[in-house]
Amino acid sequence: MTNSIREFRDTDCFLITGSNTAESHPVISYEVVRAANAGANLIILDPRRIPLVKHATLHLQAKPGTDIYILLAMMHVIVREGWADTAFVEERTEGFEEFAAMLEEYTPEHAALLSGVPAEQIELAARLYANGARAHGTSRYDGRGHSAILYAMGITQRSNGTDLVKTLANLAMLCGQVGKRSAGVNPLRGQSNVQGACDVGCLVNVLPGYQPVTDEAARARVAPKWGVDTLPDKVGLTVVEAINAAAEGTVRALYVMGENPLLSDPDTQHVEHGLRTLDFLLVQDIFLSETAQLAHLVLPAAASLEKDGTFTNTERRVQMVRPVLEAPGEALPDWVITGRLAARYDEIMGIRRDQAAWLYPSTAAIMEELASVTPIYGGVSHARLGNHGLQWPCPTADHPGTAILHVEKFSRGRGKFFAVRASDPVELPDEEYPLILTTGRVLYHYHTGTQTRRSGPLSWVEPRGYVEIHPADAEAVGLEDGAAVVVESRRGTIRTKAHLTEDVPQGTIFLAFHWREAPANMLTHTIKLDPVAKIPEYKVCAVKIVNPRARLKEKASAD
Ligand SMILES: Nc1nc2c(c(=O)[nH]1)N[C@H]1C(S)=C(S)[C@@H](COP(=O)(O)OP(=O)(O)OC[C@H]3O[C@@H](n4cnc5c(=O)[nH]c(N)nc54)[C@H](O)[C@@H]3O)O[C@H]1N2
Ligand SMILES: Nc1nc2c(c(=O)[nH]1)N[C@H]1C(S)=C(S)[C@@H](COP(=O)(O)OP(=O)(O)OC[C@H]3O[C@@H](n4cnc5c(=O)[nH]c(N)nc54)[C@H](O)[C@@H]3O)O[C@H]1N2
Ligand SMILES: [Mo]
Repeated sequence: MTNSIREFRDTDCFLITGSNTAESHPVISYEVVRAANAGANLIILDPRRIPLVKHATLHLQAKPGTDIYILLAMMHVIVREGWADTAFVEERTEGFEEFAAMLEEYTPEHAALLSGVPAEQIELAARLYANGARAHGTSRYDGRGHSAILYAMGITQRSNGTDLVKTLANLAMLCGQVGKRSAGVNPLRGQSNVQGACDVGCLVNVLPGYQPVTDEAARARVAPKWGVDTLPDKVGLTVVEAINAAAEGTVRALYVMGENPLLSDPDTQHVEHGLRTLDFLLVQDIFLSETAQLAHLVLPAAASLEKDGTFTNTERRVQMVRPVLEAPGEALPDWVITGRLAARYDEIMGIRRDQAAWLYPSTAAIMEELASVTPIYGGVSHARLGNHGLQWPCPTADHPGTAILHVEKFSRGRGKFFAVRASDPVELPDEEYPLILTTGRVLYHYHTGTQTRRSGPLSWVEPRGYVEIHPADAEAVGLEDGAAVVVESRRGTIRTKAHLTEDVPQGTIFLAFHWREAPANMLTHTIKLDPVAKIPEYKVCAVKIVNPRARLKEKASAD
């Protein structure tokens, strides 16, 4: 996030897109609702009528995959009407000319045709966002009001996710809505510590602190601190790529730590084939997950409540976690397991290093090493974190941390407008598979359910899976609310319960991926990944729904 959670209570206008904030980020949603109650405008661009829509001024209910046309059209209107922040554009950015020329063809009328959202609504959204307009009440800020963009997986889990993120950045820069309080571009990150994992180098292309592995100078800086002569300069495989390589036999062993790809990766049958083709599958988990059940070896890990360390949250805040329970049986913290493995099998792992260096005395010592190789964490230490943590960039021991990014200048100097054009999802509905399936989450469950489906109270509220279907689509196949339904895509078939609701638009169905008995990823695909981030298009694929009773009847009469 460019900004911090507490600032949202003073935001004048929100644009929330591809984020089911109330169910996925309830604490942040609380700040949004508080601001909306005090008079902030709330614009939601989302194909589903999500719970937060109750508080919205404007719901742009675009068909899945068409949001990019709306965002481009909003910027078309902003430039045309002179609502852009020209001073900001001139002083702080570059590439505007080419970008503005590209916008010309993306009219609101064109966007309306493709998305189903009326052109007037797109124009209104453009005006409210650009000017930071409030619905009522007075702004805390002088001049133009402050607008914040919040987004999550509805934007990124797409074959053009990177384009969409750049488009949101363009919109914020165009209106000067970045580098100031209560504004900015704010990706709401998912797992409690996904931000921290990325920060410290758990990505295939970077060393800690986002230093590219291909950068020779960066490798030369880090290698001696890690006590090795050289570091590999090759970009590794992302999750989906690794599974593909496993299926092809080029990856022969996989060490899966804290993931359940059998349920969470796209195209389950393909994933299962990939995992079963491996010579060796090692799973390190706190439960015997579906993936662990396929493993040759399972190592039991301690859960978050049973260990200490840090989590870095979505506002870049590094925070201490402390154990409140004893780990059961032989379970150990992940860092201990990995360290011991590395020390013992360094030859196999291909990393020759003083063995003692792997056996860290504490997580505080790990943080010390991290701070020494990660410029944005340079001033972070356990001793400094206390009860409130520190927000990176925090380069030195006396630096107070950073609440807002890009205040005087962008990290690269001038902010760059990328002339990003619209593109469509790779698998669109056709005669055979006439509906769009979009997948995601519900409030009461977490991902593949290894944790939340073990909880009685959560399962009383949401005991089993269901698919949300618009009544008109259900009627077309003679389905009633609560009836069994079969959902088919080109990859596979699931059977679950039909939940009829107008919260999804006609032509679109929604299924959460929590349910092992009706796994959404049986249906999703890996046809095309986002070319930069390599994220699969979890949010759009083509499916059909079948009424199993009607099918039985047909069969009976045929017999
Ligand atoms: N209760 C709960 N909370 C969670 C999680 C959980 O499993 N359960 N998981 C955590 C994790 S790891 C993550 S990443 C976050 C995810 O948080 P979210 O991204 O908010 O979760 P999703 O359910 O994937 O919702 C994405 C939103 O995108 C919308 N959408 C679908 N298609 C499109 C489209 O084409 N365009 C646009 N603009 N929007 C679209 C959906 O309707 C939905 O509102 O949640 C975190 N919080
Ligand atoms: N169709 C569809 N698929 C999706 C998504 C979607 O929206 N739609 N969303 C995607 C997103 S954003 C995400 S983040 C992924 C999530 O996908 P996963 O990360 O695979 O899902 P989880 O169920 O969270 O699996 C985490 C595993 O870690 C274990 N675990 C928990 N704590 C610890 C620990 O401290 N140590 C160890 N070693 N293990 C632990 C849990 O028991 C569980 O087995 O799913 C992705 N898949
Ligand atoms: Mo996530």
